Amino acid sequence: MNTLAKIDIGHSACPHDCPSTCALEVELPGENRVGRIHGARTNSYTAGVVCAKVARYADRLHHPDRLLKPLIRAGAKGEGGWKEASWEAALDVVAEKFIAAEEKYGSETVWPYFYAGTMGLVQRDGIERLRHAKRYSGFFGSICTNLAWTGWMMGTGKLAGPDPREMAKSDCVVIWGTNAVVTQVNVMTHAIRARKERGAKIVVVDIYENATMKQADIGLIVRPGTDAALACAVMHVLFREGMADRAYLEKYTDDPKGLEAHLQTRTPEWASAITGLSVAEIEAFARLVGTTKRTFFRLGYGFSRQRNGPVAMHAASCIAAVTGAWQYEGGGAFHSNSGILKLDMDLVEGRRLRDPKIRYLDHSRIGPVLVGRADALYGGPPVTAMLIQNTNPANVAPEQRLVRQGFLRDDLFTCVHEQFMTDTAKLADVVLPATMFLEHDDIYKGGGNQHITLGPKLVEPPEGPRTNHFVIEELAKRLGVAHLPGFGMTEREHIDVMLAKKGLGTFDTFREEKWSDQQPPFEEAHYLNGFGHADKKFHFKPNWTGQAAPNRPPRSMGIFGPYERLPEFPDHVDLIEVADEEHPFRLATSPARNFLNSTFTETPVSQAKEGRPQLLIRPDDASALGIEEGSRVEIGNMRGEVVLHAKFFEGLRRGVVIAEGIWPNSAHERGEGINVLTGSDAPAPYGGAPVHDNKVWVRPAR
Ligand SMILES: Nc1nc2c(c(=O)[nH]1)N[C@H]1C(S)=C(S)[C@@H](COP(=O)(O)OP(=O)(O)OC[C@H]3O[C@@H](n4cnc5c(=O)[nH]c(N)nc54)[C@H](O)[C@@H]3O)O[C@H]1N2
Ligand SMILES: Nc1nc2c(c(=O)[nH]1)N[C@H]1C(S)=C(S)[C@@H](COP(=O)(O)OP(=O)(O)OC[C@H]3O[C@@H](n4cnc5c(=O)[nH]c(N)nc54)[C@H](O)[C@@H]3O)O[C@H]1N2
Ligand code: SF4
Ligand SMILES: [Mo]
Repeated sequence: MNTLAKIDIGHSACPHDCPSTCALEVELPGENRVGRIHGARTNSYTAGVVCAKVARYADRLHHPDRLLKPLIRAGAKGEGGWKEASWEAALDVVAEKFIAAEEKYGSETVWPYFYAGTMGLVQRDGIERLRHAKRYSGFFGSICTNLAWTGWMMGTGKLAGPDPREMAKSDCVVIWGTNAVVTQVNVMTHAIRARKERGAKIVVVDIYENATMKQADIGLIVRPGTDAALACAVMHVLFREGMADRAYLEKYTDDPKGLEAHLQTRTPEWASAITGLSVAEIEAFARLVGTTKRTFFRLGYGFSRQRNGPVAMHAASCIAAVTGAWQYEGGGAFHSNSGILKLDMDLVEGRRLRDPKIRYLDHSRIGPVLVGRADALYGGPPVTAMLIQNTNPANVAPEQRLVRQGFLRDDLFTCVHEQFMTDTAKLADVVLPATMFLEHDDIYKGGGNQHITLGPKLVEPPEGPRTNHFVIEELAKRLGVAHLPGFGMTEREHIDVMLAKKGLGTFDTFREEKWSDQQPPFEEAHYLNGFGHADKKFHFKPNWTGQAAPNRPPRSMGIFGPYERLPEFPDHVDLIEVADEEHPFRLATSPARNFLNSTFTETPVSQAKEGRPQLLIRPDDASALGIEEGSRVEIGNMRGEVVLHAKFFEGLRRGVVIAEGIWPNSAHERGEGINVLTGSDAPAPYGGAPVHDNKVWVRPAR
């Protein structure tokens, strides 16, 4: 190879569903090939670092198994027989089926279903335009952020917080319920800088000794679903030992006296029995954050994926209000910046076309929806036609047995637009091949940082795959809505509109700038002018059912779950799947480093690095059950059972097991994946997917 030849570099953004939304530098060796991908060095959040799986994106983009031709099912559903078709013919079939379904049951029988396989605002959200234009069933997108955002909004009233780059200026970084090394590596860049430059301590709160905890100075391993108890005891110690900032509390919070009185009985001893931590560990953690003003609480999604997750998130965010850490540079709590990164989505989503009478269906409850449960259908017709883009529900959605049973219905027509033959595509009637991010234009924003970043088309796609935008536009023509506002525009024209409304120029000028830093001023980000609620206070007393959160279900869906059990003040509530005699273990399905949800399960390096589906189990728990290292184990509950291989792991509480990663269903014996075990009941008060909150039995597999 001629190493002297200059390789072109293209600029882009990582499109994946990851809080980091890295700014990318892409090697372009020519002939529509992609080389190594690097983090943009001049982007102050990305700071030159990307995860290994995206660095080797070429393996995915140039993968021999990419879908290249539209396919129409030949044979029974899920059997794997396909006929190749032209784009024209395949799109005609989809349109005919949608029209026929609508004639039989009305427009709400069609359910466009999508998620964040790409986070690009044009390619991801354009499907909403078709939905609204056609009055198809609404989509309440609850699977990922809902439990976390609900809890966060209760305290601060706004989905924003201190600049995440300020972590580098902290004296203590608390990484709570996020496996940042694995899921958003850039958090570590800034946290480690604080340690190197300031001697900051890094604390990790998780349920197992994951890759992030291995890098921490202090690791706190709590039992799943008990974080609120830890937070309460920490605050108890802060009040008891004079480390609460009373002047701050008086000025900025709703009811500090009420909180202090409530916490009287939430002692470290009380929390020790619930969390499994020792009293000494809890007190030491409280004293560290109580005496370190610049403590930055980086609160992740993971610990909210429990049925009491919103309570846990709210409780953790309260600690920064008791210490007054919000006042200091490098201090406060941060979860997401989604509330500062607003772009006008009116046209691309066709929001003005929305009919408020149309029902919404819950993303996470696709299983109950597809098997026709009345409560999941909200009084409307059965779902008999679907268009699916950017998501793989037959693998990632809870209560898989219902999902699969639903997709196999003969009276359901499913079109899946995909890059690979995923578990969902396998169950479709029509499969359309999709482009990848470097092959189309889009614009991105990332909740974990503060940038809006452009991702222009850098290479031509192979012959065959088309963009999400193309599919939506072509279906609109065939379904008679292409004349409506928002249709008939190119990707670039949509991006021009979004940028112009924000005063950020045009696609072409923004291409030069690459990204825009949207970080609000210090006073605003640190809530020094008041919090996001009408009374400007931080709320220790959440209004669980009255919050105007961005993720709140539409009013027509009501409030979910046993919301009357949500506590008045931060507290431990047993709204989780408590282990019982029949199900003595608690299972979490934590992320795998080399996969991103079900994405990258197709690339050989990721597969090789992950090995096979495994169950992390303590050797003492295993030997009590007669389970040997590396042996086949069956885990199960009232929803089903799955076989994995045991991997002995000491860094866990007794009675807790972890299955890392969402492996393809076919990677498991019997062809059923880990989500067979997760529940599709909607947690209180605004729903979500409690994928780390499962009671299970464990036994040697027969
Ligand atoms: N490599 C990789 N990166 C990813 C993903 C991936 O699958 N793999 N997924 C992407 C997506 S879609 C998202 S939303 C983000 C999510 O990223 P995170 O915010 O990191 O959330 P999770 O990945 O759900 O889980 C993080 C950690 O929470 C822990 N956890 C589970 N239950 C509890 C609990 O009750 N208490 C505490 N303290 N901890 C608990 C898990 O063990 C895990 O270590 O990551 C994104 N990035
Ligand atoms: N057990 C368990 N289940 C979970 C989780 C967990 O931690 N444990 N995490 C949950 C979370 S946080 C989330 S966000 C969900 C995520 O679940 P999904 O939304 O299904 O995300 P992925 O599995 O990454 O699948 C995205 C799909 O989109 C496709 N895709 C990517 N870009 C494009 C594009 O431009 N066009 C088209 N047409 N397709 C594209 C990819 O090929 C991929 O198959 O899973 C949830 N499920
Ligand atoms: S860390 Fe997240 S945003 Fe950055 S390259 Fe990896 S997946 Fe993409
Ligand atoms: Mo997610």
